Amino acid sequence: MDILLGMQWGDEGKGKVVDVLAPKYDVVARFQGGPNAGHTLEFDGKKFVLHQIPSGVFQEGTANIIGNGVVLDIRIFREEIEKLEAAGFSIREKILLSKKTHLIIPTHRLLDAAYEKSKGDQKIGSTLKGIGPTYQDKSARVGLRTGDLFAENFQEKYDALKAKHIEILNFYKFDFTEQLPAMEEEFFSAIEFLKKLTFVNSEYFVNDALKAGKKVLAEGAQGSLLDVDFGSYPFVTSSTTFAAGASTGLGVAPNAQKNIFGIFKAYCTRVGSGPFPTELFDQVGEDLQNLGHEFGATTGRQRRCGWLDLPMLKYAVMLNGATELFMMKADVMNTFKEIKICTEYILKDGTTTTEVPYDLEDIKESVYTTLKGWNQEVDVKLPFEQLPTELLEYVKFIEDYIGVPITMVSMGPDREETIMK
Ligand code: 2SA
Ligand code: MG
Repeated sequence: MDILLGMQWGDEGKGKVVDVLAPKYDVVARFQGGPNAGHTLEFDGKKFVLHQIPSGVFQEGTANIIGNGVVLDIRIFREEIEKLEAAGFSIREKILLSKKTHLIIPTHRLLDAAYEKSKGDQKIGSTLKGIGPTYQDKSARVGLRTGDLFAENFQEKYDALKAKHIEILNFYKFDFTEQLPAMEEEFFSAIEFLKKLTFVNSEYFVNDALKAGKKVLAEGAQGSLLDVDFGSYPFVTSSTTFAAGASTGLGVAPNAQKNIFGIFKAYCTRVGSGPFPTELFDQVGEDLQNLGHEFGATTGRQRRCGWLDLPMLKYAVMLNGATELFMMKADVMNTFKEIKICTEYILKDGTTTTEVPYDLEDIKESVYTTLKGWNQEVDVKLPFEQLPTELLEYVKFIEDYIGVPITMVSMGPDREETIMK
């Protein structure tokens, strides 16, 4: 099994990469996260954003798994399938669902909003899709799984969980009376839609596929720096976003992991709250934002932008055991005369370090190396070695620092704008 993961705070361009890689795989599987993800794919002049559906659905003959580690909003899921089918793609027969996937129920979304509201200016900047509360219930052993939809007492289980949620909403004095009925109506109508899809014991399906010599790609969502253990806690998402999550989120043993593709953007972005050591508040930051069209694919929020942070990237590569790296959106810096790259941090106590500290707030300053920009449009038909010298130097600088090869450079959103080494 190969795994494709974001090495930063999400939005590295994973959707595009899976789409480019998908033809090589028989199975593409999502193992964590939910509709908080937004994977953007562009081809034939059209743009698609996938939230719940694995990015392999546009390939013929690929099985797309929603793994047990995912949290599923069936309302969004249904909408996504119907929209793509209306656009002429056959989708539902390519999707296989685990029965162990946890359901995001309407009150999970309301709880997400209530928790965020109660945090005031300490809010996480959650996508408000109910992700945190659903994982919370999973760990608390009270959650509902897709398999429960087929149980006779589903309604009973649902009502019990909803009643618990309402107690909490009341505690937070969160008014839900107006929103809830419509949300529930959509939810229950989506259940009927969902029940007609194909459910499998996905841990058997994936392991059997591997045993039969089939190629499986696990597709990560969000990024390693948003991981619930190793991200900038508490400003993280609630799932295991790095490679280990593919094992727990699909039921595939760690020793089945082979190629681990680490996706990173040639600069950094972050959406939501939390520390961001190389964040730019000047014109350059604005340029990255505008040229890179840095808006959240799920919430439309403006993404914060900054220079590439190598200590952070190296940390992510270490956690994931990334075997190769793909650099995305290098074209966004085509007009830059110079490019900075963070190589170490000066901490508040005056010491310097290349390690990511326990508390990112301890970083007083990021130390940069300035490289010359390639400052030109790049012909995407060129072979790797013929790319502009400065771009090759940028790639080499990162490779030398991280110690893992960069085997793909992406110079635009389209499938065709991809240069392989
Ligand atoms: P949540 O909703 O509980 O997972 O939010 C917790 C934090 O995780 C961040 N987060 C993300 N960051 C980047 N991209 C994500 N996906 C969407 C996209 C985001 C969007 O692909 O564009 O559209 O805003 C994503 N999902 C979660 C989130 O900002 C919180 O900081
Ligand atoms: Mg995204």
